[in-house]
Amino acid sequence: MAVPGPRYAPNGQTKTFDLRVEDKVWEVGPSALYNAWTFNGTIPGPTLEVTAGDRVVIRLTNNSNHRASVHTHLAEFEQVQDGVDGPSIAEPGETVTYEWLAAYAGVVPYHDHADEGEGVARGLLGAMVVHAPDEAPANEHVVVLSDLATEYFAQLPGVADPVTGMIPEGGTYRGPHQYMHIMNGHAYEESIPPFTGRVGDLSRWRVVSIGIEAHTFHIHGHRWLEPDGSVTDNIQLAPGTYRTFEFQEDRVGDWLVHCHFPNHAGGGMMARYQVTGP
Ligand SMILES: [Cu+2]
Repeated sequence: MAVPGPRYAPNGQTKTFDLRVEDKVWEVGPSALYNAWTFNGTIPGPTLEVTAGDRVVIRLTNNSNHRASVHTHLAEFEQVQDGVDGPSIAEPGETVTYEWLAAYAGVVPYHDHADEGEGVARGLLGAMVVHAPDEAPANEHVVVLSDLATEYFAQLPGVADPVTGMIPEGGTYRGPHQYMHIMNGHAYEESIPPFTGRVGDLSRWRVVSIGIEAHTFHIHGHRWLEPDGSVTDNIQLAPGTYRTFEFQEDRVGDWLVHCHFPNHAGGGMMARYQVTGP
């Protein structure tokens, strides 16, 4: 297990973010439409970038007709800021303000905890990157691994609409797990925006897993150090866990990046990492 780095004391800086809970139909891929709950209209919500030691203020406005909240990991905060009960739940129409101390560098998920099961399954999730004040400049990649639930899809390729009996046009039927396992809000290589890099980069990856399944994160043709000093090219991430790692980029290619559970890769967790020459 990764050991947290040093604790950073408050640095006197405040970073403020406005998050809005908005329900919308989210296009996971061609003809794959999801009845989503979102932060600011996207799955995942915006990446919150802060520096270790920052006070982080989140103003959450709930524009939906269901309760919602924001909860995060590894940051320090009082229980009334936990997003679980009492005043840290935003009822429909309410705005709630959260205050965290980003005491540890790395990446963590943030997500709804008012109704964690449904909120996370609907898409109320995102990543917070906490930069160490002294970290080396790098080409950073943020990866959010999550899972969707079949019952919340408005439409899936090859699946008849229960009301009209019609098969939607466009898209390709990809089996019983299709579009259920997603990377940065989308499924499959043609829909997940590719990660890009150049030989010579310090390539830093910030990966969070926030859903109902465990995942692995595997990058073809590359390798990096584990916290225990061993070398790997595939890490395991249970729900609610996270990892930052980096390597010196040295391989040109259009590399596959995927979860190694076959039903998750087949279900959409497959993307590309496009590395060009120096
Ligand atoms: Cu997986």
